[in-house]
Amino acid sequence: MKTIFSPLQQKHQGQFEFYNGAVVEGYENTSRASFILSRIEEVGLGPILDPQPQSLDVARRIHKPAYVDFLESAWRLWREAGRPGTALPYAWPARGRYKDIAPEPIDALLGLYSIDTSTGFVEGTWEAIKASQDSALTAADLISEGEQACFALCRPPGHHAGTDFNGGYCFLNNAAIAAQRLLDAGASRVTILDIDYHHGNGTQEIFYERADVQVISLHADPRNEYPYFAGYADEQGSGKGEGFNLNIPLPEGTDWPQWDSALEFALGNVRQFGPDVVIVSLGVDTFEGDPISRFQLSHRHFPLIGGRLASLATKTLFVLEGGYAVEDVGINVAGVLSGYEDAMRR
Ligand code: OKP
Ligand code: ZN
Repeated sequence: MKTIFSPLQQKHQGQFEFYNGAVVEGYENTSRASFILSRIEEVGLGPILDPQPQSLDVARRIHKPAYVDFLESAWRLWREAGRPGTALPYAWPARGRYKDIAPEPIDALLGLYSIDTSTGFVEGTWEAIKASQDSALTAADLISEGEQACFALCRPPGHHAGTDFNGGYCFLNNAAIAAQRLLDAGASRVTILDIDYHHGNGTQEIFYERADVQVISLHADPRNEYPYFAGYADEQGSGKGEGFNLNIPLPEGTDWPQWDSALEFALGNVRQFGPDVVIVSLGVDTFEGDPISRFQLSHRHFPLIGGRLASLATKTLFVLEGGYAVEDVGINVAGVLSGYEDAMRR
């Protein structure tokens, strides 16, 4: 299996976030990608290739063009305002506001276009965001051109980013952009199966009223876990999209048997939908050692996940999302991917 990754993605580096009331170094850091790359080489998964340069045309259809413009200019505006450090928001649109207003200060824009304080900008952030979506698009094109499976090593990740908001370390929704690209290339239906520990609220929001992209997410119950305000089981899509969004919230401490049976349920729904391509939003923060998560999967379970996914016998695009136990992230991501390859060879 080919891996697509650009070193430019590592330019998003040294950012800070709030955690337990303190400012700490971002959990979503460069060593995550480094550990994944070296493990992929170690297990001989396949070549690691640079993405092809891509335009922002698809991103501007999935997201609001003004939001993409904001991402591109945020750091420059922050610097022009004379600010040091990481560009983070501290004010959001007021509740119950009665008119649309468009304040211009960077502080207003940071709040307007975000849902939390974990998604800061530093000097290289835009280049990394852009390169990360280039990796997703390039991997999608390889699938359209005939590859059975491909891995887009996307960081920053994407599944919390919606049409006009960033959040949860995510800026552009790489998986959503890849899905649109696959449809543009002729796929009639695409499933995004999100197995990250956190609910993919951005992906849900983007496709909520669409029937051509099925969105399924297995995640920690939002009643007690980020993103809190989305990811409930009764969110099933609306309008034409009614019935094409499936949330499977799971309790704190979920272990392999419980997680695996939720996955089997999800896979039954994928089979019913019959997609041309499955995009796996691949987070490995379900790992028992993850510093910000509370599920109980062990190293040995990740190859089994790959095997389950292979049983769909559908073209599969893996797009990286979360996973923060940095040294284990490589083992677990490569575990899923080689578990998939092994099962496909059988
Ligand atoms: C991103 B992904 C407060 C805690 C951080 C954000 C979690 C983002 C997870 N700074 N909460 O889905 O792995
Ligand atoms: Zn996550």
